[in-house]
Amino acid sequence: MKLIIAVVQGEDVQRAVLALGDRGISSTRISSSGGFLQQGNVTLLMGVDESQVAIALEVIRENCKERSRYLTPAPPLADPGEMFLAYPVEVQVGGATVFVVSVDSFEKI
Ligand code: 2BA
Repeated sequence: MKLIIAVVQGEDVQRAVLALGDRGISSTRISSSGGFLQQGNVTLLMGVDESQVAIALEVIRENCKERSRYLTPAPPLADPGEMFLAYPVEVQVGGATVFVVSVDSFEKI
């Protein structure tokens, strides 16, 4: 058995979870936020048979889109009287960041 951990954007979660369910893959959503952008995202946990890993990755790929996000840099420490104009910086956020890990044991007690 494998545990798939997928960090996805909030906009894609509903569609991805429904599509996973259609393929018989259960998932758990955890609200999370990215360390870099400090914006909300969602971490999906999916426990699957090895034979389902490729299907799960395909469904995630089909339903999670790459998007641009804008980050406004924090102002540096400036001397009094100096002005800092913060311009938003464009960052590409991938469709999903996915980890696949082996599961030693799986039990529902
Ligand atoms: P964030 O950490 O908020 O990162 C959002 C996007 O900002 C990243 O998209 C990447 O394009 C950019 N970025 C991140 N760190 C950067 C840096 N030090 N310098 C420049 N740009 C940077 P993705 O790579 O698609 O990641 C989307 C989200 O997936 C991340 O949100 C984070 O929540 C998660 N993630 C990505 N890589 C991870 C990893 N190795 N371990 C755990 N979570 C990860």
